[in-house]
Amino acid sequence: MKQSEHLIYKYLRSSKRFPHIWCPGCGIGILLGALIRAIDDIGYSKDDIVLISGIGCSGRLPTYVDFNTLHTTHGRALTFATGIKLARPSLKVIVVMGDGDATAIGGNHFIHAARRNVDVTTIVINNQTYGMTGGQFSPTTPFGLETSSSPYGNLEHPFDICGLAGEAGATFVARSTVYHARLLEEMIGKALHKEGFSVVEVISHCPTYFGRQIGMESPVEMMKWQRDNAVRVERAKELGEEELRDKIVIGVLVDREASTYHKEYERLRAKSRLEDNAL
Ligand SMILES: Cc1ncc(C[n+]2csc(CCOP(=O)(O)OP(=O)(O)O)c2C)c(N)n1
Ligand code: SF4
Repeated sequence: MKQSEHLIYKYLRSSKRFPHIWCPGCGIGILLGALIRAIDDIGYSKDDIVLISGIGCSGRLPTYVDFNTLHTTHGRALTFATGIKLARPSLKVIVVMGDGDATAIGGNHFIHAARRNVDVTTIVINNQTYGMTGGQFSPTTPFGLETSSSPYGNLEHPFDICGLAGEAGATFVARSTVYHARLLEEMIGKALHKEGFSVVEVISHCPTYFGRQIGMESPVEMMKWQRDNAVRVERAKELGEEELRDKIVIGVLVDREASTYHKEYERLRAKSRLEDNAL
């Protein structure tokens, strides 16, 4: 049996869930493959993993895999993840969200989970649009773009998701595109190894909505755009601001140490128990 076939049987809930809902050529399936390979490579048991999502095309991902999974409400995946990590610290908690899910309705949860350094690996699939609801602009849609909710052009400037995560306190931040599938797998592996709030931003393509809006209907064309506009972080350090304009910097952007929320919480609980006993 080929390795890919072996992973399909091992990790996918193939019996009832397929065919999946994603459009032909959508980038989310490439991320799913990279995530499964990274998990398999580390050798976690399926029962040790909790995979959580909110709502959106990206939010459907956990329904297809045979881990402990939770499909929650829009923008709230990190609140469920925080609760699970505090209640069962031994579990490996992974969250997958779209750019809207993570930085619009869930933006507050995203920055505070980073600030608290909750030990969760968060994967943000950035397709620069609200895919599931029909191509409305999101916090990562380019300025000026005509979308279904900005017919005269988007008035807002896009977030840099990695910059936001790093500034808010995430201890590991990385970016890849789905074109760079092997790098993506490597970045997810590193994020999973990290204790603390780790974020991997995945630049993905939504040919159905975003592709049409920017005049690129073919997924191949969109992936070539990812290939041609990506710059490795090591190379980016040698380039100026102008040369990096509109480029996608890929690789590890932040890697630092800080104490995690669940360990601080355990310490606090132990201290309060000691003080109660002394009364
Ligand atoms: C509370 C709430 N508000 C709005 C919606 C409608 N809604 C569903 S998915 C979505 C946006 C999806 O965009 P994104 O998170 O970027 O994910 P994608 O579909 O692009 O993967 C919205 C606004 C909802 N389900 N719940
Ligand atoms: S609408 Fe876009 S993001 Fe959603 S499944 Fe289709 S191509 Fe993928």
